[in-house]
Amino acid sequence: MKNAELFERAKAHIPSGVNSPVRAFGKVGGTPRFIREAKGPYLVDAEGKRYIDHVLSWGPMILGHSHPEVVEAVSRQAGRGMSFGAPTELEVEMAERLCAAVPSMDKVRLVNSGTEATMSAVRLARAFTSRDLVVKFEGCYHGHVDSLLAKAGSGALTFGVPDTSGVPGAIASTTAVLPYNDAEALRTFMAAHGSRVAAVIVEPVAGNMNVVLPREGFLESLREITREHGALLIFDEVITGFRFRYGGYQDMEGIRPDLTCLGKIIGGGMPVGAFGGRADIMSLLAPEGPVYQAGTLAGNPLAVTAGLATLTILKRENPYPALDRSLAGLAAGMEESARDAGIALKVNRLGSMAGLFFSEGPVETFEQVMACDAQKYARFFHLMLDQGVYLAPSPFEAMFVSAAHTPDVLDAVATAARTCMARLSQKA
Ligand code: KE4
Repeated sequence: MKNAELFERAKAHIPSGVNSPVRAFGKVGGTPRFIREAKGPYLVDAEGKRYIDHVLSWGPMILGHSHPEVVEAVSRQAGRGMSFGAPTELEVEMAERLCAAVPSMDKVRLVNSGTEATMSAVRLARAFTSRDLVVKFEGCYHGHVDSLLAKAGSGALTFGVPDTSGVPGAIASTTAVLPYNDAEALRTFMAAHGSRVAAVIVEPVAGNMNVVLPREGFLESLREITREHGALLIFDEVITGFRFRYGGYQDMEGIRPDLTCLGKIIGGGMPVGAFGGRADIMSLLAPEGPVYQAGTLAGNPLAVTAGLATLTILKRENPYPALDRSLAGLAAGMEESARDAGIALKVNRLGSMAGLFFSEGPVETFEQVMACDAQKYARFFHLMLDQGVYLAPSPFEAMFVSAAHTPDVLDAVATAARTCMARLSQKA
């Protein structure tokens, strides 16, 4: 079946034809590609067309698709049983490795998604502090947790309003939404309300307003301000965990959050999330403590096997320096092609994660992200798709490279980008 036919068929029984909104191509238009298989840096769609993949399942596939060692490990485990609803040595091994790699995590609980990780971490923080309020930052996304689907209220309103239908105002109003990269705004807010704040949750490198890097001192300020007011600091490292190094981004900045959320890469493409941190906080979790949190498939052997195999390879091969060089080179090539075509392109990059912004100036705040040319991004997306390069179908999502993006693959992307930038300037 062709992509368009599959999309129509999908819509008959799946809302909007997709199981997660961003996949519907709503931000870029056109027909989503229904992927049949993937190998290394490549996706192959239902029409047999091959694409170089820079979405990589929104982060997890840092080794590339269908890594033989991961596939072999998962296949072997499947034959031993896929889920028992009972503890396994695999989960113990995973917990030991995560706590060794992320020193701020004394203890960790495995769950099935990033959303479950952040939802559980927030509940735990509220219990530990006996406080209700949570602070998040505009442009950061922490999964579809009711209390975190809040947006900044209008000027006068200090507390959040629902960012989606279905969340009661009373829930959204327990969340304050402040500007990312503005420590003074947090300092001012906490001076007035800090005694009621359970936690501040942040993506240490923002990846959901496309990529916005933390300004110098921003994260350190969050650590200092939360400690001053007895609030917990939660790092949502669902994207950044094991993305830049074998561990958390937090240790690149020497910051110890109280709780950390993980996901994506630690599952190697299978549904795994995790939240962990200080033992005194984690000890509140049921059954030893009063905070209930549970999951039928939490830590299930098949998903944990995919995660363990991925972490084994990352630890053994340390692909991080090469990943950094790969995307550095590609980003430089894209910026040069844009310049040559008279197109304003800003690339925010850290290691193997980058954000493409059609903007003249710096992009360090949500406001600056929103001022970028999203239409131009959509045109660039489709021009690149026609060239066989699959970027994020949204101007608010990152691009990634994997260890499978070899120099010849990256050269092909750079060449495609040069062609597309030239066409973009003609279309302008
Ligand atoms: P999941 O529940 O989708 O596994 O994780 C939620 C989540 C939590 N925290 C961060 C920083 C995240 O980026 C995410 C999910 N990321 C998006 C894309 N950036 C997932 C893609 C989608 O929603 O389909």
